[in-house]
Parts: sequence; C-alpha cells; structure tokens
Amino acid sequence: MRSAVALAEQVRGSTSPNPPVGCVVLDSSGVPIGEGATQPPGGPHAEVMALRAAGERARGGTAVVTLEPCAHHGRTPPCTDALIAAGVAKVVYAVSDPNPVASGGATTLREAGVQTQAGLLADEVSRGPLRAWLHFVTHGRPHVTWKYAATLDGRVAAADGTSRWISSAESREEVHELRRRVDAIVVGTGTVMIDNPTLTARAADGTPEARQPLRVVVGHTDLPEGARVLDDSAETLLARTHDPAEVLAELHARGVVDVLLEGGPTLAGAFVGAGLVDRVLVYLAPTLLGGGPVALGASGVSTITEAHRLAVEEVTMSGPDVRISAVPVRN
Ligand code: AOF
Ligand code: ZN
Repeated sequence: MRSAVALAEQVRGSTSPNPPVGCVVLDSSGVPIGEGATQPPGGPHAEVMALRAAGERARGGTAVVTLEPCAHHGRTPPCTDALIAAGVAKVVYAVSDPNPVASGGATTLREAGVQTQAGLLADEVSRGPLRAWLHFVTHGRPHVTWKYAATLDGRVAAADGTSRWISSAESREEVHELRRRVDAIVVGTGTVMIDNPTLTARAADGTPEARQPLRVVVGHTDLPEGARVLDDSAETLLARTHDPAEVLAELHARGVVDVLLEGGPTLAGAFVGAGLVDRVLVYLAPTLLGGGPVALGASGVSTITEAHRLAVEEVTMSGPDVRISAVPVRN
C-alpha cells in the first residue's frame, strides 16, 4: 500500500476531476508484478494500468489499491470487471469510494468470489493523495489550502512593501513542488499589482514544469499590460468577483479539485471569513520586521471569542523556516 500511495502522489495534479489513485498487483506468491496510477481524465484508472503491466501472472494474485475499485461505466469501463477478468483473487484497498455513481465496487467483487479487505492505511491516504478529492466529492467544492510565508511577527512584507525572499530557498522550492500538484493557484488583483508574480510551477533551476496549474486572479481591477500572469506560460482565469464562494463555484464547474490560495491579506481574509479555507500552510521565517502588512486582513472577527480556531496537523522544518500545517476546528 505504501508503494500504491507513492504512485498516487506521482500523478497528483494531472487527474482532476478524477482522484489520483495508485495500484500495485502482486502475483499468487506475493511478489509485486505490476504498478499503475490514474491517467488524465478519460484515460485508464490505476487498476487497469497495473493489470496491464502485470499481464497473465495477475491470475490468483492480489491487487492493492488506494481507492475502492469503481463499479460503473463512466468514461472508462468498471475496474471491477477488469480485476475479475484478470482472475485476481483478492483486492486490498484503503478508502471506500464516496462517489455514489462509482461506489459498490467491493460488493461487486465479493459477489464474483474475489476476497476484499478495506481500510489499510486509510488515514494516510485520506490525508494524503485523496484528501482534496474526498473533500471535493463530499462537500461539492474544491479543497482550499491557504499558503503564505511570514516573519516570526506575522508580517508578509516590510513597511515599504518589499517582500522578496521572506522565506528561505528551501521553502520556495517546496512551494513550487506544491504548485505542481494542485489544479489552480488563486490570488487577488492586489498581489498581481504589487508583486507581479508568474504563478507557475518551476524546477529548482527555474525551468517551468510540463504541467501548469490554472492561474486565477480574483477582483475587479484591470491588470496592467505587463502583468506576468497574462503571459502564455500557463492558462489564466480572471474571476471578476469578490465573493470567494462564487470563485469556488466557477472552479468546481471547471473540474478544479485542489486549490492553492496564495494571498494576499485581503483575499485571504475574505476566504477565511467565509469559512472557505480548509487548510493553512505557513512558512515562518526566523526574521522580525516590526512593521508592514500582516498575513491576514479583515475576516469578520471583532472579539476574541470569534477567533478562527485551528488544530495543528504537522510542524516541520524547511531549511531555517518552520512549516506549520493547520486545519480549522469546525464545531
Ligand atoms: C478507480 N480507479 O484509478 C480512479 C477511480 O469518468 P471515469 O470513468 O474515469 O470515472 C471517474 C470516477 O471513478 C471517479 O469519480 C471516482 O469515483 C472513480 N475513480 N476509480 O477504480 C481509479 N481514478
Ligand atoms: Zn475504476
């Protein structure tokens, strides 16, 4: 299952609106003989890829997959049919498919005499590669990670507005890795006017990645001619609204599952205030400024009892910076 999770991670960002799924097929003596991961929409699912790689030796073997195999005719035939036809004796999966159209795969398999086992590494999978997609299916909107880099005193720029390189080179590299795996990056027009970011995913040497997330600029201000987000290195959507729910509805309609909100304070405040941030990812640099804008603008809080409470999921170091991942506590 760990290998299947790694396979799923490799295709994150290329499968939406379908989930990134990984599959490993073992022969009857438990030797891995085929690996596969979900192909872009309309392409084969993970199980089909792994069965193709395994060939005839899959007969009597086991398929290990991060999501319950689908039982429906969608853009592709049911994976349950492929597993049964290949003569697989057992299917081990992590998470049940909550999509009402595709679910029921385990029942179909058992009725055909295939042994099933659910729940292996379910937490790891549902917090990892399937996190955004599970959110997308159960809540009917994309999963939003608000990411920012700030000083220890919570500032995202100095008093004169300069903000280059608050976080370390290691953190900036991590952010490109993150961008590569999401479907869309969202900023406000303010960020475009002040920072003129490219918002592309680039390798450490600066070369753009083959697949680029959709760039989304929110707001009514017209962008200046030289704005880098208007270049042809990736697609850009201009969302002419201030309503975060409207932005997410439009992205949902486009099949965007995983969103990275990259600031600035005004837009972040609107998303947090609307309860539309599902994860906060902050890179805290061991630097103090004592002046300049803070990470979050107005978010509808006027007294301490209204504070947005979060639970810390993970704290790690990123070079000299502290990286904190936190999720809202929703009562
Ligand atoms: C699997 N294995 O690798 C994936 C699954 O439109 P389709 O035919 O591609 O079906 C998409 C649905 O199938 C998707 O919403 C989800 O429920 C399931 N995805 N299932 O057995 C896979 N990606
Ligand atoms: Zn399938």
